Amino acid sequence: MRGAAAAAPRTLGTGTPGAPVPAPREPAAAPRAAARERRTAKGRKSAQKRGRTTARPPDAARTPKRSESLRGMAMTALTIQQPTMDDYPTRKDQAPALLYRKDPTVWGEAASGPMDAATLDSYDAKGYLQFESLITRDELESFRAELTRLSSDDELKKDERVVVERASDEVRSVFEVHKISPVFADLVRDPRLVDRARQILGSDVYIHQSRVNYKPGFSGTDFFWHSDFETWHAEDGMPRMRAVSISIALTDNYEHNGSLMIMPGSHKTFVSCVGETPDDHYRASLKKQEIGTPDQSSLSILADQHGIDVLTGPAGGAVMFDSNCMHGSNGNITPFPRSNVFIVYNSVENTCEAPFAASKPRPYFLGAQDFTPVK
Ligand SMILES: O=C(O)CCC(=O)C(=O)O
Ligand SMILES: [Fe+2]
Repeated sequence: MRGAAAAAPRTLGTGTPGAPVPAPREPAAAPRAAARERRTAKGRKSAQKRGRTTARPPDAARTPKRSESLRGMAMTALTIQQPTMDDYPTRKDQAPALLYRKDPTVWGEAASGPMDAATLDSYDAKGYLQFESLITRDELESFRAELTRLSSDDELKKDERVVVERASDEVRSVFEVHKISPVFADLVRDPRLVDRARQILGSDVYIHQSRVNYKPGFSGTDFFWHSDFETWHAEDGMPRMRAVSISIALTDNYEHNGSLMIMPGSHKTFVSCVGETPDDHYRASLKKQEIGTPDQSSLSILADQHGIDVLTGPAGGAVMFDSNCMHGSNGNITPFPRSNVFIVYNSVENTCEAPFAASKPRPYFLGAQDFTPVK
């Protein structure tokens, strides 16, 4: 597959050239301060409504009681101890926002190979690369046999790493598939994948997550638009945009059987989403994600600006895409399954910490807590 020609994606509507598009903005310097200010303003307004011009006498006119001055000191200490600003705030505010990406997309060099400068430039601009053929025919046959074996294993269906479709008992996803299956264990260590991931991320890498998405014929349901990084940041504590996914097609991916769609260039904008993360959110979101998906106007702005590429291609082909690409896929009512294996590599310099917007991290099979580099 080395040097394989990139398959041309189809673009659905590239927007009106030159149409004004709101630019992303910097994250609010201190969202909490802004919220405090809004609350104070609200307090002032309601005091005015009640017929008072000020909520309480100006501070200068009062001598604080001892308890009040101690409270003041505690507040100061609290302010100083606040964590440093989150560059990618999400699920914290009342309104969505489009924010600038603060990280490079390509962290490594062309000189280290295997991809040349033009290929890296294209990845930098679009946020993804497509390979017409990444694995051999024999490998493809063995991966497909493994897919069938996994999805027909009734014992495995009881495993929490296996997610079934919401309206049928068919397997939707198998997570941590590289631990469940020896066949996929070999694949995730393969230099064809790992060398590329290392080059993009400019460091050693470890596996943050692996999964097969089956998208069965007739009943495979959609994946609504999202950025993977948004979830990994909010729920897994991934600090920076320094992860890459590689998806290998194990069946043909057509326009009509639910192929991956990406808004090319969208990875440079972070969409801050609305809605708090419920406890154990992953149980619902793996069947149908709602929290952590962008609002319709942010999606319309991005789609007008970037268009939508449909990443079709024959079985055995692959897509490498940045953690912050805006992507999703339609349901599959055709008889032809669309099954792809996804491996997510993260930089060993970007290991996960406490979640940025959830009460606790998701289980290890969704966000690895073992950061051992792939060798
Ligand atoms: O399988 C697909 O079409 C998309 C899946 C996806 O985006 C995800 O699992 O995060
Ligand atoms: Fe995704």
